[in-house]
Amino acid sequence: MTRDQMDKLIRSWMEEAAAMIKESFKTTLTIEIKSDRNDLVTNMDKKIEQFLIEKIRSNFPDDRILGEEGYGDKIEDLVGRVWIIDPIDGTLNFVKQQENFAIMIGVYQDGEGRMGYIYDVMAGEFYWAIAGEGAYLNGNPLPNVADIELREGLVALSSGVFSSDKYKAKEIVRGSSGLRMIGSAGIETVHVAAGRLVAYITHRLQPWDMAAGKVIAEELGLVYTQINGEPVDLLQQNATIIATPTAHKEILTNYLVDI
Ligand code: 2AM
Ligand code: CA
Repeated sequence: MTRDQMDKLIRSWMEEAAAMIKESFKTTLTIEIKSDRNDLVTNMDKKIEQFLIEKIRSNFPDDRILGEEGYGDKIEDLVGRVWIIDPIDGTLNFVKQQENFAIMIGVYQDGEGRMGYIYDVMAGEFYWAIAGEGAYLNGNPLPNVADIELREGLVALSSGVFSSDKYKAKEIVRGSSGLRMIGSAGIETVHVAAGRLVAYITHRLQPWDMAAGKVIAEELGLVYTQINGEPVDLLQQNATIIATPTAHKEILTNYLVDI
């Protein structure tokens, strides 16, 4: 299968998944608590993950899959081709707002991002990138990000960064044009990629929260690292910063230097 055919196939699965999620609003959700009261899983997270895994397995039987809800493989390394999927990113928003959530798929080859897909279902914004070939929003090419300074752009923080004393969050916001927060790592990442935000800083992202967005962000010239500046580790939970090259340097040097 060519990369073009694979790309079209992935997007068709995600369109189907988006339709299933919209349809589910007619029925009652089953909601369970995972690690804490703000970490939820619904029957739809599980159903969409199972749907995507079934599609991947029947088309790419030799590949391995890391999925948030655990229906994939037990992944301890990134050797070969690995799919990293989050059926619903922003489950708390899905439950409380019925918007601001995304379906995400990242395709990695020996640890390197090759394809990334983030579908903001209710906004009807489907972002994707193929490494080295460009990034798109609803099929239209996205331009490389303008390398603006922190003071010229809006910043998004995760709730944990906003509410903790550890990350100089208020100082960073004061150094920017202002604060905007959504609560979906995928959507906030693509908003940096689309030039709507200058930076997004989080205290805790899982591999499936990062995989797709990293491919899209890097394809457009953004810097995507841990908040100490080290590369992210896609096998672990990471505190992250995604920013324009200039804002990334400023934030690390002026605010997060002693983290
Ligand atoms: P999720 O909805 O797929 O769990 C919210 O700030 C963002 O952080 C969401 O993208 C959410 O993804 C992610 N996140 C990661 N770990 C989380 C956790 N333990 N509880 C809530 N959100 C988490
Ligand atoms: Ca999720």
